[in-house]
Amino acid sequence: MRALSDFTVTRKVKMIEPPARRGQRGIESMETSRTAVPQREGVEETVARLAREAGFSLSGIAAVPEPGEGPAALEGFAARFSEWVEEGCAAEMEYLKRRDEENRLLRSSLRVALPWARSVIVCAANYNAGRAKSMDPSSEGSGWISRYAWTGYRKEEERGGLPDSHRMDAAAPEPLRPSDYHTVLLARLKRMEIALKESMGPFESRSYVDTGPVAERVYARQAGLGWTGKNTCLINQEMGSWLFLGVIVTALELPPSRASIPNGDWFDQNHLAPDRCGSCTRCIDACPTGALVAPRQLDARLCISYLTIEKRGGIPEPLRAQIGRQVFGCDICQEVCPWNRKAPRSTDPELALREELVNPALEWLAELDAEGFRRLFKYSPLSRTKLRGLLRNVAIAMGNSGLRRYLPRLEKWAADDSDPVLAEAAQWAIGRLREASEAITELTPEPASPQAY
Ligand code: B12
Ligand code: SF4
Ligand code: SF4
Repeated sequence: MRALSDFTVTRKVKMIEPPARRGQRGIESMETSRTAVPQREGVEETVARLAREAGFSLSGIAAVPEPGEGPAALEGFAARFSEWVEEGCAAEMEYLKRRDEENRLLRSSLRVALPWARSVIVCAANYNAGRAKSMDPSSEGSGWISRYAWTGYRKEEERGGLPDSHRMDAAAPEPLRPSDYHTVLLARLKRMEIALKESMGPFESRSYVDTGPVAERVYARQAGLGWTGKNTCLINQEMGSWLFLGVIVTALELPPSRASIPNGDWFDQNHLAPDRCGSCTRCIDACPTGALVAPRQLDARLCISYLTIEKRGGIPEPLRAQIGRQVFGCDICQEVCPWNRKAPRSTDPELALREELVNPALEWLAELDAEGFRRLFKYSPLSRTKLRGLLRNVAIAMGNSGLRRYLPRLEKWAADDSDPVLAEAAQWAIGRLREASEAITELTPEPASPQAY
């Protein structure tokens, strides 16, 4: 039996700045043979440089151990993940429940899904736009779109080849085009894959952002990028948790890291990032629906992010009031996290801020038709809900707003039988607005009768 420490992984994490330009898209490539193990230092340096050139803020390497021989975190994940799925916490996200012919959950271990996998290169991109929080005071009637979906980019030719300060219309630039982190990160990872193969020879590999059979946060932790917060997010001590993750799974047996002395360039070299949550429970306390059922355990059935993005059909009624004004995703358990207070702002040109998506007016969203939705959200993470899902969420947020001015819009939706889910959500919202105004009337004292004077 080998000691756990034999399986510790290459944990040099490079703190890097994103490049100034949008790079070319990578081409999918997959080789079947495995190469000899490259020089240890060379690999770490090469991966960090390629990640930096591709536009990532952090990168690191984790090993994929033999079953039963890995570090406790990976071994523990397989059991926890199975339990999580069996208890129903994966809700209706069927892709998380996929099994192989031996009935093993594909995502429980990389050795199950991709038996050739030996290491995972984990990269992270900063998406902290540094704007308002959903919990800050906002203008009346505004909804909330999660900041991960605020991203966009500007085409070089739209800048006219000039810096903004030299443009006549610099004060009113064109709105950014939508970008989706899945596409942005995947293109970067594929460029890295190609470059790695150019320098190391052919090896089998796959890049994933979200969609692969990989628990990305678990490998990110193993690669030294941060620790698992009680909100289940990967938190980096310097960068906070507003980080997108992407992975390259490789057949290379990348060597475990040796002890080395930190210098200004390398972050946290010799050990996994320690758990810095301490006795804090802000995320658990702040979650409006109680979805963080215990530290590091999220029940997706209760999570507003799941309910507003992934859930098809109606949202369970008892949870609607707690959804508040969230119309796409939820940022609350990260907003309250002290490690995000000083998180650096993103300067990533492909994940730039689309200002119009911060605190959008519910009326504006409610007016969207298919064409308007396509124009605003094609190639954006928001396309996932489709127009129907977004309007369902807007109806609920209107119901939670306490603003009777939304009644005509809601009545129109409630009477339209072409979308029963929206009609039902609107009916609920009407009831909630009426209840709220009746409660106000009851609390307001009767005007004194004229005879009294
Ligand atoms: C399914 C999914 C969801 C689901 C379920 C989330 C969840 N917490 O499981 C829903 C739709 C709710 C969701 C929401 C969000 N998601 Co999501 N999601 C995923 C996805 C596709 C799979 C996650 C998964 O396998 N969950 C199953 C659970 C069991 O696994 P896990 O959370 O990864 O593993 C945890 C447990 O093992 C636990 N754990 C670890 N050690 C220990 C020890 C003990 C003792 C215990 C009990 C538990 C425990 O912590 C692990 C790490 O979090 C990943 C991408 C990927 N392929 O990994 C993105 C991902 C996790 N999501 C991401 C994001 C950005 C979000 C949102 C912020 C989006 C938003 N603003 O609305 C929210 C955050 C909600 C939250 N607090 O997690 C990022 C997270 C980045 C980060 N810094 O952590 C990821 C990695 C996508 C990406 N490529 O960047 N998501
Ligand atoms: S994303 Fe929102 S609903 Fe989900 S766990 Fe965090 S605070 Fe709770
Ligand atoms: S809010 Fe507190 S407990 Fe939650 S993840 Fe942040 S530091 Fe950890």
